[in-house]
Amino acid sequence: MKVTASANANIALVKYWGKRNEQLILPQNSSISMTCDGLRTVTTVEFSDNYKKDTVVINDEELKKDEKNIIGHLDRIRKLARIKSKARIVSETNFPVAAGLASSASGLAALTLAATRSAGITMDEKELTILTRMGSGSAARSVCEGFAIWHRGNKEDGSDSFAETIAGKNHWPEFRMITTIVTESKKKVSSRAGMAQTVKTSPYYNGWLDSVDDDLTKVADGIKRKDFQTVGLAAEANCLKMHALMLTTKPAIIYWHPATVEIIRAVTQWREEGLPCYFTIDAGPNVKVICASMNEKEI
Ligand code: 2P0
Repeated sequence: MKVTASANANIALVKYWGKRNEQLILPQNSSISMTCDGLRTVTTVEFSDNYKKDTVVINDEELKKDEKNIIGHLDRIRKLARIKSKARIVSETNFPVAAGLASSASGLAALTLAATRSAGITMDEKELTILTRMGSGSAARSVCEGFAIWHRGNKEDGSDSFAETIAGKNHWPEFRMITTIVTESKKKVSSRAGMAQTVKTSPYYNGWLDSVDDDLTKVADGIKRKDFQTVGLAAEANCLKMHALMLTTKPAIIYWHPATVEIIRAVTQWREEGLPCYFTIDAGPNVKVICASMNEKEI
């Protein structure tokens, strides 16, 4: 059966940067994100015995380098469904891929949703987030609407490392995330390779692990109370801490461009002048600005 599904990108307010198990994609720490209305991937999957091989087309281009091991993820789904058919996957995003805008999160989530249905598997949301996580960690959060937490979990088999909504999309409708696009070019170091190198080489990694639970508590509590300042300041500090990990990785990973720093400085300046806004940056140069809807236009 040919099935189309869509999923939205998510931007983390408390980041995931490092795995405790690379095969199952189990994280070193829990993370919290917001699923974004504006950044969307729509994916169609068809398993058919007429196909001789798997084909993946993303934004009209056939995928050559399978960096996220999409075929491995399909194999996982085929095994669950006990089928052998090859698949054709056609995926479209409404934003640039691999530029730190969480394209793999929405991509792997949409793929998992469409492929499981196409293969005839039914799963509840928790099981779907676990399966999606094995395709790409942050994608587990894109299965959930609104603000989501992806639990680190403690079990070796990953059965307690799943994502769930902590506040639905109607909980805080004034919350905005403005995406700036500093560059659309593909980043040189993938998140997957970068985070593995950080865990191995950054002398700051234990400091990250020791302080991340405090960030999670602050952000979760701020979301619950709809408190921009608490969420914004904690998200900003957590983002800067993650980039400190990247900078102290050997060899250093520097995702920022000059314009990234210009925007960081502008956001801090505006805040000093009384305009409440906060920034967060993922594994790329593009800055996202967090603000309330009443200040969206001005920012
Ligand atoms: C996040 N990022 O929490 C963090 C912040 C980038 C910076 O999750 O290896 O594509 O597929 O699990 O999920 C990007 O890493 O890596 C990411 P894999 P993923 O959103």
